Amino acid sequence: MHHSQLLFSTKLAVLYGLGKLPWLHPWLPHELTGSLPVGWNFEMFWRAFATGGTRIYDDLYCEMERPASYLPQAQVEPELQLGEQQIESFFTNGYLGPFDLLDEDEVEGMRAHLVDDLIRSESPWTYELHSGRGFADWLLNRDPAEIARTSKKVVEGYGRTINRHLDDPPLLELFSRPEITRRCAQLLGPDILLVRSNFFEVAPHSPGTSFHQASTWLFDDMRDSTAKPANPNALWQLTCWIALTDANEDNGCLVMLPGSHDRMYPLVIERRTHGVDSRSPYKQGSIDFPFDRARREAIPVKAGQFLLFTERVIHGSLPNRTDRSRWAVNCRYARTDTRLFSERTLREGVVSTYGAYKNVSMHKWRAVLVHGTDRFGYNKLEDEES
Ligand SMILES: O=C(O)CCC(=O)C(=O)O
Repeated sequence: MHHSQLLFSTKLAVLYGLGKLPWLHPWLPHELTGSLPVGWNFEMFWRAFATGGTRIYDDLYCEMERPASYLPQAQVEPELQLGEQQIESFFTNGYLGPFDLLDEDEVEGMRAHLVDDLIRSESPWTYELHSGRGFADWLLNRDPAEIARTSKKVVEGYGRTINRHLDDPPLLELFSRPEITRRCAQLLGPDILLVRSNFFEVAPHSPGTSFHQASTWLFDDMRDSTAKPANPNALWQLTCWIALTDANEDNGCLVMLPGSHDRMYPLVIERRTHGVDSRSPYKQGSIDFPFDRARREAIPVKAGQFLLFTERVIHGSLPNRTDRSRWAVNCRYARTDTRLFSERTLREGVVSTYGAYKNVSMHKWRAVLVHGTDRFGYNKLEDEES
């Protein structure tokens, strides 16, 4: 092992050990407690430690548990019912669909509303770029100057595209449609919160979205999870991805790696020299997954159709070789027994050295109950006062 890797492993062992001693934290300097990987589980520590930091999980390590049966988890009207084979296929592959949702006029209206109006309008979500080296940069061996440059582009659109269902009733209505929520209920269970949404453009003649997977998102600065599900190994989250333009193999349809949701895979991090590797951790091949042996499933869909998938399945999109943008909107649902965002994050905002932004305003964030009842009360709901 190279000496820089040895140094990494030694430092990580100290930080991980201190993270497991919460009673000590009030006596430690603030900068140190802010760098402890408090949310990591042992597999995350061990993989990073044993490889000298060349394999790092950027999300909580978990393995997908299959349900005891493939019977639907909720009773719904017959036309929206999933068969046992469909449910088994979802748990085998990690995704299901496409399903019809919007007709031609509706989808064009929604695309025009989102792309021509909403994205250009004032957003309630503000944020600032974060520069400087944080815990995530140390873990991923990133060059802060390079990250600041590339992240500027990424986060410029962030505020205008994230969670707009909380200030745009048509978008909220879209994500509350029974065609989506009833199907989610059969996979997740009847009690469901809408917790996040986003728009996705694959611009003309640009590469598609790089392959990625996510689970509980240690996304602030890779120290602790944003979401705390009752059982991280079970299915607790679903993504609904709605095509706003036709999406095909020419213009950037989604690509799934069936079965890759069986567990989280670490990122491959270059750490051999004194220099830094400024590759984006999202570049294809930077996940330690046997891509060359894996089946890739490109999934062409018509505008107005949607796919359901777990964020844990490795997915991305093909390049757009056409002259028109490919647009989609997605949202994420979670079971009501999931805790999302700490009180402190909601109050003080997100600082993400991983994404290189800070002071993301979160005080307006709410979960929205879109199916069933919330018997837990873990999260602020849309109709509650702040
Ligand atoms: O639309 C895309 O290109 C990527 C979508 C995606 O990654 C997601 O919905 O999680």
